[in-house]
Amino acid sequence: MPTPSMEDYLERIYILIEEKGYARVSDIAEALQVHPSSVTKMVQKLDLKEYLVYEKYRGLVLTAKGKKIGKRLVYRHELLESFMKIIGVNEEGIYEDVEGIEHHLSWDAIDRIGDLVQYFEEMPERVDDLRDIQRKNDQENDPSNS
Ligand SMILES: [Mn+2]
Repeated sequence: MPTPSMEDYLERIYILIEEKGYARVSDIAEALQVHPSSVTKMVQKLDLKEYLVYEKYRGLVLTAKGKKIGKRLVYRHELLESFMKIIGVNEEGIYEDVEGIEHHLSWDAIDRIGDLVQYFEEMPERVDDLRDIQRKNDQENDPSNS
């Protein structure tokens, strides 16, 4: 199993390759806001673990294993963003929240959250019911109402 930091790299590398067709060390460093030397170190580690193949002058390619995991990690991130949106979390905070929790949930929990997101997407009126509860709770918690 990749560590949280390895997951961040694999997720970012997968997105870069999807979007640009390649992932350079400098692009990864910029996207993750880390020093290029840290990227090189991590890329070598990911190569050792067979998530990718790295050649200093030719760049890197994900292996089948790296692609499969990268795809799942991107899916997980997007799913958790949808989940946060559905449960009514403020949009500005969603990215940070997802970055904070994504590495710490089991795939079982991710699959069940997937079911819940599907449930709400198939019955949008349920989202409205949830919003009613939220409005009620917000009112009750507002000290100016007591
Ligand atoms: Mn992420």
